Formats: sequence, C-alpha cells, structure tokens
Amino acid sequence: MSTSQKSFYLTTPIYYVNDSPHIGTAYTTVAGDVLTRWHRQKGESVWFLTGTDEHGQKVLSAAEAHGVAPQDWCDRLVEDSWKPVWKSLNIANDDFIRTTEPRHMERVQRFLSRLKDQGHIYSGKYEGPYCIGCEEFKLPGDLLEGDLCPIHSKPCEIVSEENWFFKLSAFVPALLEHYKNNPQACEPASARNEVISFLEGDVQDLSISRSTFDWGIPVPWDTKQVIYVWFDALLNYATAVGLDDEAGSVGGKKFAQTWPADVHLVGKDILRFHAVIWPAMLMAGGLPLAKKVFAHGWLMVGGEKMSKSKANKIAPAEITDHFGVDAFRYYFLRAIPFGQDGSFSWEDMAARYTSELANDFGNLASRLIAMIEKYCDGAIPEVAHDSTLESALSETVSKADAAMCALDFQGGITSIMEFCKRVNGYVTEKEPWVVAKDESRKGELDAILYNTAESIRALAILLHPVMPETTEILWESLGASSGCGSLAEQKISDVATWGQLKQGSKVTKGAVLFPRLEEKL
Ligand code: ME8
Repeated sequence: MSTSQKSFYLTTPIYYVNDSPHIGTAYTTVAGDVLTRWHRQKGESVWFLTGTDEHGQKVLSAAEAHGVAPQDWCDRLVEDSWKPVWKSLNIANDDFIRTTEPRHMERVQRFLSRLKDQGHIYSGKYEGPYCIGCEEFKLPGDLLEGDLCPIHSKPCEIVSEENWFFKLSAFVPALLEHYKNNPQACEPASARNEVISFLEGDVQDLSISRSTFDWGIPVPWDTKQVIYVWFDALLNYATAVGLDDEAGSVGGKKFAQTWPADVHLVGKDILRFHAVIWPAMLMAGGLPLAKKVFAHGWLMVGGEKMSKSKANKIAPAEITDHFGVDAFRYYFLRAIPFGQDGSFSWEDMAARYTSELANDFGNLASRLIAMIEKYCDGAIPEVAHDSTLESALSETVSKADAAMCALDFQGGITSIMEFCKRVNGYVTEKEPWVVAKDESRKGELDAILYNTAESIRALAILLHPVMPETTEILWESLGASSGCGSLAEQKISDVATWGQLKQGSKVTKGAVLFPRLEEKL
C-alpha cells in the first residue's frame, strides 16, 4: 500500500477514566471497530484511534475518592481495565492516546499558544453553573429545576473565575455555512438539526481554562491555570496523528496521511462539543474540518441512559460470559438502528442469539460441513453454479457495502443475514439428504453442497468485521485458507466472484460456532 494514500481515519471519543468500561462505551468502540474492519476488508488504508480522557475534575475526584494520586489512578485504570477490556472485545485499534502523554500535552500547548498569537484567545471573568459529570459550563436555560444537570440529575456548582476564553462566537456564521454546504458533516439528520438550532441561538464564547484545581495541562503563558478538559480532550484526534509537526517529520507525514478525520464517532451526549466547539477550534487553527461527526443514540437500561455514575451499569463481561464476544459485537449493531436510542434486554439478546446466530448461521455451517464429510469424504466438491444464489449474493454485497459505509450497521448486517436465510432456504428446498440416497444423482448432490459451501465462504467474509473470531473458525473448518488465502486478506469487492473455494480442499468439523445457551447458563 502506498504511504501517500490518505487513510480512512476513524476515532471514538476518548473516555473518562473515572471508572471502567461499560456496554455504552463498548457500543461506540465496537461500532468503530466494525466500520474500520469493513474498510480494511475493502483494501483501504485505515487508522483507528481510541483512548482515554484523563484530566479534569471528574477524574481527579474519582482518584481522590480512592485515595490515589490522579496519575497513578489513570495508569492503573488504563492498564488494568480499559486496554484489557478492548482487547477482550477484539478491538483492533491502531493507536491508543492518553491525554496525560507528553506527545499530547506538548502539542496541545503549542496549538493553544498559536491560537493566542493569532488573536483567538482573550482573558475574562467566567461566572455560571458547571456540571462536573459533563465537565461542561452550562447555560441557566440548559438546567432542570433546582439547577440540576439534565443528563446527570445532579446539582451544578457555581464557578466564578478569571479565565482564558476562546472566541467561539466568531465562528458561528462559518459553522452554519459549513453545515449548509456539507450536510453529511453531521449525522444523523436529527443531530444536524440540533446543532443548527443551537448555532442559530445565542452562542457564547467558551472559557477554556480553570484556576481552582491543577489536574490538567498548564496554560503555557499562565501556568496558574490549567486548560479546560474538553479543549484538551478534543485535540487528541489531531495530536495523536502529529498536529502541527514539521511537514517532513514522522508526525508531519502521519498528519498529512490521516487528517482530516473521516468519522468522529460519538454518543449524542457529546454532540455539541464535536459539532460546534471542535470544528471552531480547527477553523481557528486553519485546519480542515473532519468529514463527519456521527452521533449515535444511547443504550438504555430500565428506561434510563446507562452510565458509569448510575447503578444500571453493565460491564461487557457480564454479557460476553453468557453469549460470547462475537454475539456481543453482533447484537447491539444488529438490534438498534445506529443513531437511535435502544433498550438492552437479556430476553431480546437471547432470542436473537438463538434464532439468527445459532440456528440460521451456526447450524447452516455445521450441517454443510457434516454433509461434505459424509457424502464427499470431507473434500470440497467440483465447482458448480446456481444463478439465483449468485445474483442474490451480488445484490447482498452491494447493499451491505452501501449500508456499512453509511454507518447503517443494522441495514448492512440485516442484508447479510437475509442472504444467510436464503441459503438455508436453498438447502431446505434442494434436500441434499434425499438426493444422497440415489447414487445416480451424485453430480446434483455435489453441486448443492458446492453452492452452499461457496455461499458460506461469502458469509464468513462479510461477517468477519462484525464477528472476527467465529468467522475465523468457520474459515478454517471450510478449508478455505488453502485455496483462497487468509480471511483478513479477502476483499469485499471480490466476495461475489463465484467459484473461489477449491475443489478437493479438506473441510474439518470445528468448534460449535454458537453453542446452545442452555449449556452455557
Ligand atoms: O464524554 N449508550 O467521556 P465518557 C451509548 N471524555 N453510548 C454511551 C453510553 C450509553 N448509555 N454511555 C456512554 C466523555 N456512551 C469525554 C469524551 S472526546 C474528545 C471526550 C459512550 O467516558 C458514547 O460514545 O463520558 C458517549 O459519547 C461516550 O461513551 C461518553 O464517554
């Protein structure tokens, strides 16, 4: 791959390390992983960034509550919790940025100094409510009765400080113009509308420093103040790939290859930061804006947004211990339209696991392998063709690719699973177990089994980004790597080319892909 090719650059939010990951933070990270794996499978150069947001009052309070110095607290949580959880979920991120790393802190200070020199920053007095849960300066109109934060249902503290301000309001006309000309820059449409109506309101300049605590990056020209945690955090997307480094340097080259980001994946709770403040910061710095901010909905448990600070928090392991990692990765993207809120229920997850994964997909694969073992001595039979299956596959690949690239994970996965149902229908209709009873119909039997195997080859590739582990087991048991190469190197654009499984490749009965739940519970 040429080094000058622009990478498809996707980011997740960097999560606060006030606690460990839960299924909400895993939802965003898995979605990012599936999308980047899909783009890799398209043969594109990809850069996938995640990380942790370690400064600010919220993290400081968590560390204090545990009697640990904030840096030690962050180190411990990142190494013992965040990184291992992402590894356990098979997240293939290319980089992991921590905002306490020198590579980030130095670039943030340099960028801020540049904005100050260019006249975008001034000193002033800030007075108003602040929600530590959101780490956000609130407008009185944002709050519920009793000055409660609408997201955290907790009272805000009143901040009154001499701070440094960023001239956010100066960028409002340019931001409105940007969204008018590039509607795809903020999706879904409901998110874009919210951003536009916010911009059409009374947008204030933003306080970007704090003086009452010191857990943050010092303001370079006024070290009694630390940089506001969101100003620090948003910059991670650019500092991680070499923001403002010299053109010919390693960082400079990386920046040229990755920036602008293609997708900032976020939850709708942090939409304004990403679709108002962040692009204004980039405009001030004279940098191109990210191509898309996509705000997905919330996972709800018991009718409430699941969050680290509430008792309704579910750790990914509670689910993966029952259903396995791949079913976890599959379920949320399959069940909830990306962009809308969705409720998690064990019953719905168990129902989909059994009907879609164990029955439709897992059983199809195990029946096919068993029949090839029984009727063909375990070797893939001669290449055959079925025009209906072939055209259904072509259609599936185009539909799935269009949907996945548009972040319609539900649409993409549904079209793949519809093809799976169709293959099941083909097997039911052709009744290979009946055909096998008549030796004169051996050619017919071989053709049915080849067509089924070939369809399953395609399913393994198309589902690989969603369920990397299970599809790898399936690929091996189909004996596909000997004739087709590794699963990771299969390209989406070639999936529908029929006849790739090689005659004579040996199939093997692998592990059951999706064991019956009764055996696991
Ligand atoms: O906001 N449903 O970090 P955070 C769906 N550090 N997604 C959820 C969710 C839920 N119930 N709960 C959390 C921060 N998320 C900042 C970000 S970025 C420069 C700084 C996901 O730890 C979702 O992506 O509070 C949400 O936006 C993010 O976690 C918030 O994570």
